Amino acid sequence: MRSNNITTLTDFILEKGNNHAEATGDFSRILNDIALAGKIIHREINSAGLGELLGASGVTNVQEEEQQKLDDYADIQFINALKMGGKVAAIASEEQDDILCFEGKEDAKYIVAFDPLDGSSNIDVNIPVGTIFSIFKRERKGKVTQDEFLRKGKDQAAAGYIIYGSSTMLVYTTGNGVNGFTLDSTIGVFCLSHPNIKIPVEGGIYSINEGNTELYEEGIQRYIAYCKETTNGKRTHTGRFIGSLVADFHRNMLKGGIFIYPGTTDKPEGKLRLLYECNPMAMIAEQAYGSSSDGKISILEIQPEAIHQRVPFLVGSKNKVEKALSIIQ
Ligand code: AHM
Ligand code: MG
Repeated sequence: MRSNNITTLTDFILEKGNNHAEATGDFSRILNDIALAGKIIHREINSAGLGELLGASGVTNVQEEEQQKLDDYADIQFINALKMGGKVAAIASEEQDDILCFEGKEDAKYIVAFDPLDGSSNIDVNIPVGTIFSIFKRERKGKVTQDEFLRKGKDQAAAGYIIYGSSTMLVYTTGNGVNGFTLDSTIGVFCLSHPNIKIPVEGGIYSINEGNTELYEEGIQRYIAYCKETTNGKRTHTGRFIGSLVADFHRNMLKGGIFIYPGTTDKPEGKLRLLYECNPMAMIAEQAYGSSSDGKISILEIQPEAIHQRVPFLVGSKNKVEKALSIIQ
């Protein structure tokens, strides 16, 4: 703790590391590398209208989605930061077809999956976007194979996101609560601003793309109808859907509510990816006393079968998720 009462992310990470006798500093280094890449992306995003990084790159990624120039830029920043840091053996990214193994780092202890810039179609219209990451401690040494990434979310060593919004924030958990750090861009430092975040058990916000309503299964349609019910002439819920998972999740985490991206008739598995979107958000939610599900089981219990696998996703306040499941099932 500094005399002016600011706890920086670096102080915080060091302090946590010091509390673990077995800590080698590798893990702290990875978090610092992620924070560094986040600061570089923050800088680009904040001048995106002025530079040449707005708009589509002309490339379609492995998800058959149009890649934005900033998607690619963010991907490179994260890969470089983690490669230079030297504590990661391999990464999986939304923007890369296959995992990427770092040469000479076959014996590094960690692997990281990330979505470098989620919600990037929102960049051109000045709406918040985010980076999402998931860290696993390896169970073996040697060149990483794809199956090392196919572990249940409950085995994650850490998970987090960076939201590039009205301010830039890094939120993460190592399985011991959730803490949020706001970037003071004048000094380029993430400072602890939201210690020990807890999702309200109840909440009045529901976040779902209602443009898809007719494509959802009946249970989801019933839940939407439930959210629209009124009592004594007053609404029971308010609808909020930005179309940027990180921003929708972050708001619901602080205010209480539920986010749902269900399967649709044309895409039964939904849109969001298990490894680097749903798993990290689910870990954060559960560490903040919230809950997550794919409609049947906890997200953290799903056995992944592919690195870019999609799953239906419900996440948020504990009672909201429970109620939604009781209506849907
Ligand atoms: P992306 O990874 O290609 O940016 O897509 C994920 C985003 C999420 O942030 C958001 O929740 C969702 O797509 C919105 O999708 P839709 O436009 O179908 O509602
Ligand atoms: Mg994404």
